Amino acid sequence: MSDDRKTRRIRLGMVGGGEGSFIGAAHRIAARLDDQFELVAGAFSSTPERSHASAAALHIPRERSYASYAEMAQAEAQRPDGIDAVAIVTPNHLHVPVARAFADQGIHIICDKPMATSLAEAQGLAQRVDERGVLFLLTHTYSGYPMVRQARELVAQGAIGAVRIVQVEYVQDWLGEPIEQQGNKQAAWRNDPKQAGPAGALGDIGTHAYHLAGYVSGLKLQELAAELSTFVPGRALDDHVQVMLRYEGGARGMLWASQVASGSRNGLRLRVYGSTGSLQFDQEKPEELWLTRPGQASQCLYRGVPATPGGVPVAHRIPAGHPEGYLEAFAQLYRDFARAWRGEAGVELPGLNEGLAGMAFVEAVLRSHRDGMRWVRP
Ligand code: SOE
Repeated sequence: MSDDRKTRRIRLGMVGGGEGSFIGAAHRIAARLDDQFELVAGAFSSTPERSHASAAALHIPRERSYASYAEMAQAEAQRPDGIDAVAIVTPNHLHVPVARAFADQGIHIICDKPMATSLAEAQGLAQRVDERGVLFLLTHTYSGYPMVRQARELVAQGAIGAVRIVQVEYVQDWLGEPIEQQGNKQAAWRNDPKQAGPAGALGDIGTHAYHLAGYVSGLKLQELAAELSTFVPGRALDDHVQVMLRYEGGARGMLWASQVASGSRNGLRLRVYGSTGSLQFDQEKPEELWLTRPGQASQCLYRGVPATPGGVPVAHRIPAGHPEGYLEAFAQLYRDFARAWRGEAGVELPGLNEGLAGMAFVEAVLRSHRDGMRWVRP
């Protein structure tokens, strides 16, 4: 590796994430938080005018504001100061074509979830990424929280004994009304099968819940039985899903993801029960992790500095008691990516395997639902 890589910022480009996009802005903040990246190029929207307007608002020079991702991949690959990595924050149907275009040019990839709109498509991309030897980060944001990493470590150390039960829920309410028919762009693409793929809430937030459950518990899914529902009339995709989970080794679990759970904001909650205790994490209170042993008072493990209780080396930017949250968790993934790009060994990123597992989960849920809630293997 050249010294250059050790000392300079990573040149980042972005595809999607123009004006009005929540997730594009979250990626940009996350990339800036630790001073490891600079955003230098982009194709921010599907129409050239909107794309250039977003680029101007982000202070991207006109010559690096592109009308299309294909043009951007080609042009950036030819520049001596071309981008090192691209952040893909488009609707789901573009994740794979965009990632392929940049992988082909040897440009590293940071991609929003879900990885693809089908498992087959995800497998094709995984092969291409492997062949090209580029890094691939799939932004399963919630695994960036210090207390989630702490929970994973505690489970791995046997702090709650053998895991028996995993309960995970991810509930929102912002799709409780048919706002996709009332001009809400974020809702419109998420409920359009051509852009979102065959899964609604299941793909959008169910994949996060599924990843979090596996990340913390360390368990591998063996089979599932699922029911999808669509509560809002006229909606093409599911807005609610309930899944029973059987894990390898005998543990059992349940996953509930809903975007019509009135009064819920971003209610991602995980409970893991082992033979000697349990852990509970609530994303809306991310500085806390609850550990409870039978017959004992619950313990709240609160994020500390420089390491969380148990000494897990996770990133903190500000001293304990100054709350960190969602954007810092997001930034943690960007920081990990930067470490991997600089050649540090042993950095774990949610990537191709997690993306493939997520798509296998989605397809298994769809199959199970279609076949009358039959048990199926992912
Ligand atoms: C909307 O449901 C959304 O922005 C998801 O698309 C994200 O993946 C999740 O992190 C927050 O909610």
